[in-house]
Amino acid sequence: MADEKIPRHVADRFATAKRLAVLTGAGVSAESGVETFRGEDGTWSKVNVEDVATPQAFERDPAKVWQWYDLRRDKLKSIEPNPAHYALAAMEQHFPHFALITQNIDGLHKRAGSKNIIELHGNIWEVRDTVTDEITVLREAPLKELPPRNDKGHTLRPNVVWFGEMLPPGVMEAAAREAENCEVFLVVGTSAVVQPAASLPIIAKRSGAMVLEFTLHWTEISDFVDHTFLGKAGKTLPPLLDLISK
Ligand code: BV8
Repeated sequence: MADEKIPRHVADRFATAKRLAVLTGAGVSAESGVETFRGEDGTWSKVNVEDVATPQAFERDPAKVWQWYDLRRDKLKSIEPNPAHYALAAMEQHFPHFALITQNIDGLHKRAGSKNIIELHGNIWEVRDTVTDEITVLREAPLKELPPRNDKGHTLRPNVVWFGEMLPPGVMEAAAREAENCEVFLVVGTSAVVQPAASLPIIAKRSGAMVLEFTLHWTEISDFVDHTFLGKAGKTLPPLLDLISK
């Protein structure tokens, strides 16, 4: 089912909930100008995953992987959060318990004011020493040297999770706990194909939560969720705030 109006039973459940969890994907940043991954004009139609988003790619040609991340970082420098990010940050102020789980690495939720954030796939502004695993923030973009090295001469990698890599220890467990314990689970701007993130709406539904989807196109989970709001999240999310700001 999909429409822009908020059905009565959805509005009532959302307005009276105490515990909310949200899973976001690239679609929540689309209106900020960040490219999504799948779909007709998505990243993966232009760039080969195997060349830029796997540990083997980095092993083979770290400079080529860093060219892709350096370009994304440089674009992100002039990108701002959009009404969808701000609506989620405003919701967090209302609910006694609110967790924002994101697949995105762009850091826009934090810039919009969200506090309780679980970054499943890391953060594009963090780098990891490939020898010591030390994580630091590196804001410089574009970088002078690709791949960048630290003062020990160690090569630095983006502190993100590539395909074929495990998520950071404890991160998925924390996200699954939020999905298990929430009353309402929002899924915003994700095609719900990447695992293990895509299992979170299933965990929420199985644990009795009402699952609401906000997406531009039908996804793998649209038949499964309680309600799908088809449209741009910058338009479909803010009306939820009217239900709780009374
Ligand atoms: C792992 C970081 C253990 C890097 C990313 C089980 C089954 C099948 C496959 C697997 C499985 N377990 C593991 C795999 C393999 C793989 C995987 O899931 N492959 C998929 C493609 C089948 N998973 C992994 O490798 C994971 N590791 O599980 O470790 C293991 C290891 C080896 C073997 C087995 C197990 C690690 C996955 C993390 C990969 N890293 N990103 C970077 O970003 O540079 S994933 C990448 O995809 C991004 O993080 C992105 O967020 C994520 C998901 O994409 P979406 O966010 O959903 O974006 P997409 O473009 O697809 O969709 C956009 C949506 O928004 C659409 O619905 C669109 O309609 C909507 N939209 C657009 N505009 C708007 C909008 N909605 C609202 N408003 C708008 N304006």
